[in-house]
Amino acid sequence: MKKMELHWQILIGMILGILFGFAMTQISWGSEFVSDWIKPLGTIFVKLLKLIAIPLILASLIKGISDLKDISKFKNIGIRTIVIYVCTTIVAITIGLILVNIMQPGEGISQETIDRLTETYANDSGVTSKIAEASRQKEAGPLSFLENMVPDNAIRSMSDNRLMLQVIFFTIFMGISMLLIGEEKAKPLKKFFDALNDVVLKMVDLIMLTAPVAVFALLASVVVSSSDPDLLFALLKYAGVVVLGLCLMVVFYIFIVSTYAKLNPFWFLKQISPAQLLAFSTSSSAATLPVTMERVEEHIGVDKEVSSFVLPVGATINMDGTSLYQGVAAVFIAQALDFELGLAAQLIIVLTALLASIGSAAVPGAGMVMLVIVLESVGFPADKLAIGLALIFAVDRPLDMCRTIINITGDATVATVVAKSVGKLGKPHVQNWDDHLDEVR
Ligand code: DAS
Repeated sequence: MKKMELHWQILIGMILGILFGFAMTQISWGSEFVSDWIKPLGTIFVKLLKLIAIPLILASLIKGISDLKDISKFKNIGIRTIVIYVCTTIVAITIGLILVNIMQPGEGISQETIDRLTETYANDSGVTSKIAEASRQKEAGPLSFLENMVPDNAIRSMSDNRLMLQVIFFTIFMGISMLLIGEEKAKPLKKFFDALNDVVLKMVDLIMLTAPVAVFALLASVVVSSSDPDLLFALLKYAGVVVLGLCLMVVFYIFIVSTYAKLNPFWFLKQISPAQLLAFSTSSSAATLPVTMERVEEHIGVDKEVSSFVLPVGATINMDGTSLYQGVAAVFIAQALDFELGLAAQLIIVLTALLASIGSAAVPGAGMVMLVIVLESVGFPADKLAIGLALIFAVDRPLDMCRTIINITGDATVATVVAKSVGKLGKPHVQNWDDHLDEVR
């Protein structure tokens, strides 16, 4: 019997996880059972993916850069990547701001709901810790993200996934130096990283064998931990605006992929769907990165010279879903708390949400931390920040899962576009390329 495709296995695991989670909420000991016996299966899976993210970045970036043979090609790919990332993020924020101003989700929120959300979440550690984290980042000054990018200890930065940008900086620096010393001298090191790259990709395949069970566990634990339904319902309009914006971003991506890269958009989405489903289940671009890379290289046909740079950089600095969410959330909170936001303030939101999404770590809940900086940039009163975050906290986890899908989809799209633009979009290493050609002929 033909083996079920990975994305179907993961999707079935997710659906069963959600159903099992709801069933457990109906039993007195259900939540405890899930957190004691089910949730650890998901946690172990996410830890395994994060475990190999750093070695994969190291190996694939070194291999990708050293395969380029000369610096000018790397400069070419690098400049195109950063420019396209900034453009897609600005499009995302603009879509978010247009939708939230048209649909006005914050106008309908009753004072009673605001009071209940404030009472429930304003002092919740999930809210207060994000405000504290944001003020720490804000005190560090506007160029702190540049400063933080340079590691003073490469080994230490490899030991902490939140320092992924430092690992990328160190690896690019090392890859460029390998190019400069010449192919012969760098050969032993290049052979080592080529082999490390193959080994780590095999580890991704092995970890992915457990994906259906892992996403079952992840979704079951999210369902049992979700907040009280009537507060979720009150925020449905706000969540609807965010999800509508994220869906429009998918339309934007597949328009680019089909018109510029000449790929069948539905084939493209199908090839990256396992990475999207993992992004949804884990809410972490960093944890999903190994799978995003494997899918884009092996199943879309993007050459490693491109994907090895574009995807790790994208996982840390390109978060289109997060930036769209920050635009919508900032205006929603202002609407709900009667804080006037004029056009000038909203243009400031475009800039700060762009910088905030670059500065957001690729981990669950990071987008909400940077939302504080976006709110403060338009003069939102500090004493109302906790109330503002409390308004959106109840639905932040499910929205984080959705926006992380868009974050990695945007990365995969840009990798495909950059590869096409430098002639590095080839045939995928999987057999169904021929089916795809039939579809697009
Ligand atoms: N969960 C983040 C990510 O990994 C995005 C966010 O928090 O907005 O992409």
